[in-house]
Amino acid sequence: MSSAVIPGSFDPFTRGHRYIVERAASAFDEIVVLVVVNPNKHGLFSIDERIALIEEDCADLPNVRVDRWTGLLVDYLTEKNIGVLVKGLRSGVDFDYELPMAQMNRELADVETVFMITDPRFAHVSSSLVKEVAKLGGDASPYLAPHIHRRLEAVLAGERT
Ligand code: COD
Repeated sequence: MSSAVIPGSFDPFTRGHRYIVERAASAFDEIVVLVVVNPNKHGLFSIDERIALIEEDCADLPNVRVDRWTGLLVDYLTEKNIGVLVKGLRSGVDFDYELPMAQMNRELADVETVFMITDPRFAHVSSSLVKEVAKLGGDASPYLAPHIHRRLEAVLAGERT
């Protein structure tokens, strides 16, 4: 069985992330969307909430599951006996950022990184930009599944009060 891990912060999971998960789900037997916990970075959404939002977004993809990990990414893959990472690319900037990590991960644990190019509709979409648009009163709904957009608006409304 071919398996791959798609790691990220997913704070929150966007339509760009979803596009890559969908493509990967049709190329591999099993996909793990892995919420990587950075103990030094406090996100807008808790890890539990990110997982629940992704699970709901990907409920129609039977070969996709969601997990979490703290620590060295390749240790997760070794523990689960998975040899492939999938990363989404929006531009050459993403590639320049990802290339040294891909080389390091291959050196550390012989993990292969597969790059998937995003759809032009999502080439400008990032979690941080989407949060900024919403925080400043713009419409972030085109970039998120409806349930995630609702939660983003609710969390931001809570922050404003
Ligand atoms: N279209 C397609 N792909 C996208 C889009 C989009 N619109 N937006 C984001 N992506 C891709 C990103 O390029 C990335 O590959 C992935 O989706 C996740 O994105 P984010 O923003 O949620 O996550 P990041 O960029 O904060 O990445 C966090 C990681 C955990 C993936 C990264 O830091 C990592 O690999 N860490 C490993 C830690 C480690 O083991 N380090 C040591 C050895 S390298």
